This record gives sequence, C-alpha cells and structure tokens, in this order.
Amino acid sequence: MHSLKLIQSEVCPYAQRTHMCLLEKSLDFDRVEVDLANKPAWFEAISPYGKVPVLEDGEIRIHESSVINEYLDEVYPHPPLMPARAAGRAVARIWIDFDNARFVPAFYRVLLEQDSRKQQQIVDQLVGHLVYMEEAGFTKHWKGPYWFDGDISLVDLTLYPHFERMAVLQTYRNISIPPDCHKLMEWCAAMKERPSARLTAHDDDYHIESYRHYADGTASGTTARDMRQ
Ligand SMILES: N[C@@H](CCC(=O)N[C@@H](CS)C(=O)NCC(=O)O)C(=O)O
Repeated sequence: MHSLKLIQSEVCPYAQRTHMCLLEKSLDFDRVEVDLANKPAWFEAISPYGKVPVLEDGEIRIHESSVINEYLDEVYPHPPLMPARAAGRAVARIWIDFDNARFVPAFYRVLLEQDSRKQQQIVDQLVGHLVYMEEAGFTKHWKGPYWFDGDISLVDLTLYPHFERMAVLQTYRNISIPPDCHKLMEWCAAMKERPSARLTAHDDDYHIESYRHYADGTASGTTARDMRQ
C-alpha cells in the first residue's frame, strides 16, 4: 500500500486531472473507485461535498482537484508543473480559474439546459470561451505544443479532461472547436498524445454514454444540482 491514495471515479474529468498529475510526477499511488450513483458511507464521511476526487497523503486528506494538484506540485516538486516565476504562476492560476469558473460550468449547463432558446445562449457563451482561449491563452509567438510552450503545466492538466470529452458536446449539442482556433486544436492534439492523457483516457463512445443523463435532463447527482444553480 502506498501513502498516496486517489479516491476517484473513472468517469470523472476532475479526477482525471489529478490522476494525470500523479502520473506526470511518476508518483506511486493507489486508486479507489467510487460508484457515484451509489456512494458508500465511508466516502460520504470523507468527502465534504460528496465529490471525487479526494486525495489522501498519509494523514492528510484534500478535496477539489485544483487544490489537490497544487498541493502535489508543492510537496512533490519534481518535475515542476507550475511556472518558476510568480507572475507566470499567476497567469497559470488565472487559466485554471477560467476553466473552473467559466468554461466547465458552461460545458455542463449547455447539456443540462433543455429549453432550446436558453440552450442556444449557452452554446454562444461556450463558443465564445473557446475563441477567447484561442486568442488570449496563447502568446503571439506560441511555439507549442503545451499551454506554456514546451513546459507541461497544471493548466494543461486542468483543461484537457473536458476537451477529451468534446465529442459529448458535438453529439448532443453540435458544438465543436471553431475551425479557426488552430492553436487550441494543436494543443488538444498534443495533449491527447501525452502519456498521462493516454493512460487515463476513455473513448468517445464511453463519454457520450456517460453524459447521456446530463443531455436528456435526467441527471440528479450533486454535480448536476450544483451546475443547475
Ligand atoms: N470542483 C470539484 C468538482 C468535482 C466533481 O464535480 N466531481 C463529480 C464527478 S465528475 C462528482 O463527484 N459528483 C458527485 C455527484 O454528482 O454526485 C473538483 O474540481 O474536484
């Protein structure tokens, strides 16, 4: 048994963020799968929001994928996954916050919304977010392949899991990355090949099935409830 334990669910993009982070750092860890449709009592007792992922590191227990990943980067600093300079770290945190506060909520809301007029408003918002990422996320002289050029960072690990699930948006709401978002597409293709992404990946059919209950409005879990608010 290792001192690091990732309490996760295979379907969960947030848990995938942390799984990728652990792999990027070549850490030894155990994984415990939680059935979110039938949460065990021990899980309810340790997860304050009833959500995965939760990380245990010996006696320490942390929830919220972005917080967990920054913790891992501080405690296990090699290889570093945040820029060396404070200004660079601030930029990284802005993109992580953008993903958590804007892009990902729109991703869920566009699926959950069943009224076609309101749905269209969220489609426009989501496409606007994609264009904003293309225009503001990468510098003019971006060399790729990752968000901060050659250095993979927590920004990549935070954003990528929902991009792996783009087929969900395409299938249910006909949304894809706009064709002139070349850098975003190049970034996405590079991330797909990253070993930490390949080792944690599921195929399009798996994701499309997993999100069916969001798209038809029947999702009733904690995430659906929070995203509807
Ligand atoms: N903000 C949280 C979100 C985690 C989250 O929403 N996890 C989902 C699975 S993808 C969950 O556990 N949901 C519980 C439920 O729907 O009942 C994080 O970044 O860790």
